[in-house]
Amino acid sequence: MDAKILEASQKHPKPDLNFQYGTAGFRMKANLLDSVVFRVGLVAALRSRKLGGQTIGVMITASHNPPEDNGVKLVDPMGEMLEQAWEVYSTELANAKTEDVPEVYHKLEKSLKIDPKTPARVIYARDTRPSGPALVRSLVDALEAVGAEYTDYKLLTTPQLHYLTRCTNTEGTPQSYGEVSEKGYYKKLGAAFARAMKGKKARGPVIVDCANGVGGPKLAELLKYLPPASEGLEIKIVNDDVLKSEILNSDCGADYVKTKQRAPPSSKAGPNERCCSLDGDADRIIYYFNDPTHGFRLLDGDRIASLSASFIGDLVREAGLAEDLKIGVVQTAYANGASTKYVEKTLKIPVVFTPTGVKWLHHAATKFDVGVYFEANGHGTIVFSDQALKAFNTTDPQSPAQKNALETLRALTELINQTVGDALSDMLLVETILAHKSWTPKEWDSTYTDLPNRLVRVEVPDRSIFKTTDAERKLSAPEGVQAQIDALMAKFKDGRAFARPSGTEDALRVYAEAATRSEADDLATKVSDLCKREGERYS
Ligand code: G16
Repeated sequence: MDAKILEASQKHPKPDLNFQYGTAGFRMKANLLDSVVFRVGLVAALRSRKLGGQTIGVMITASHNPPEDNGVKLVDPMGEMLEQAWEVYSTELANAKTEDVPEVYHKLEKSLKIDPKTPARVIYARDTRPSGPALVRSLVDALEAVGAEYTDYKLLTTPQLHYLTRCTNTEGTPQSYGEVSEKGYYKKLGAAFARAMKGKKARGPVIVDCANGVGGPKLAELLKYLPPASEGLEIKIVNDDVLKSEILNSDCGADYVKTKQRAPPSSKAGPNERCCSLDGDADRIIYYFNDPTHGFRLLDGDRIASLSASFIGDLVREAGLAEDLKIGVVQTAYANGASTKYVEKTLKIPVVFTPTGVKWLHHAATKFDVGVYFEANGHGTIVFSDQALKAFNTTDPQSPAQKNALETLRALTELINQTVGDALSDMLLVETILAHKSWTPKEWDSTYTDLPNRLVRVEVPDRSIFKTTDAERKLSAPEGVQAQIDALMAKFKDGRAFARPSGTEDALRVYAEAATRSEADDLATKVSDLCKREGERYS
């Protein structure tokens, strides 16, 4: 096998760079990724063998990043993000010299006590980026060099690959997550949506901006499995051109809307029309609308979290299960302070904080029976414990209201993609809730008032000198910078700000919120200027 790995590795030589498994796998300019994807293929095979031949997923995508970027991430058997210790092994293999790859591979095999005779099984897919097919070939070279079995699912959204990974590993067991096919995904969501809606009709259509990414064609496919528009929900698809690769995530999509706090310039939505935007691989979703009095209104991940937690909390109470099941919300430092206050004080649901990255939030959410997790950027989902699923399925209803609540809860557990944040599934969830409440986006928006906030991207010579602590809410390095941020925050009413290095882009991110728009902008500028200065001073 050594000779095979070496020969294959030489076809994918490593450039003189240091690679790091970041917030969501390896991500960078696509032309630098060839050796990384090859080595990730080796890791996928090792991971599968280590887990007795369970299937591992590999997704080739750079999600919200520009079209010239690409990335690769690994999916564990139940559809979760790769176990953290393995991020370290992946980084080690990614940084090995080209000729040392067989040695590092075998070192890992030995230290992790992996039997090379165990079968290795991998499934993979990619988004619509033009660099995808060549990177798939690098991956396949690795899988063939180490004798792994593989299935190419071609173009998929990231959450679809997570779904398929879990379905593959649970097929034929009592935990079966669904039919192992892309069609199975649509069928599952379509049937669950019809059950969850219970004949309710949405108030007006929803306009979906697909960021000109893979979400466009996949949503078009999903529509075929949903009840007809006249009976439930009319979905209007925009920005679904996947043939012009340069327009992916460009002036549209969830990241654009969230960071710029405005609708895509191409939007033709009228006043109060419900809009949402997906990102390039359809794992994030952001809602918004144009209020005739207040202008653009953003309904971000925090809003989706509070809407879902409140709705599910009510259903759990109606089902008579409030005493038995613990509901919680997981947020990151980016959550608007007003949303945290609303969830804790008004909804009376506990909130816990983790660093950025769905892998952290997901893990924290599994500590609850109903764990609602969303990053403010619209990346999130809801996970249900075995106890919750059992309670929804076995409780004997004593009244029609209780029966109704239990039925809706059961439908929601099927509608929600519990493996990872999924824009298509999250959209159907939001639409279900709004239809049940008979709410327009205006009513949803009026549940609480966001503190004005600003997110700034700051370029520094070396972002790795910035180190964080306290769920990324504070800087521990460079020394003294946090004290200066604290002093700046103290000058603003309700002022809160933090800086952290991005794990998907070569930049620092600065977030600031305060009582008024001008104060939030001012605080964001001051903290950004400070970080830029300090970043230049220490490099
Ligand atoms: C990825 C992660 C998200 C994270 C985002 C930004 O999203 O999956 O959890 O919030 O990157 O991360 P950072 O601030 O470290 O750059 P996506 O949609 O790009 O995969």
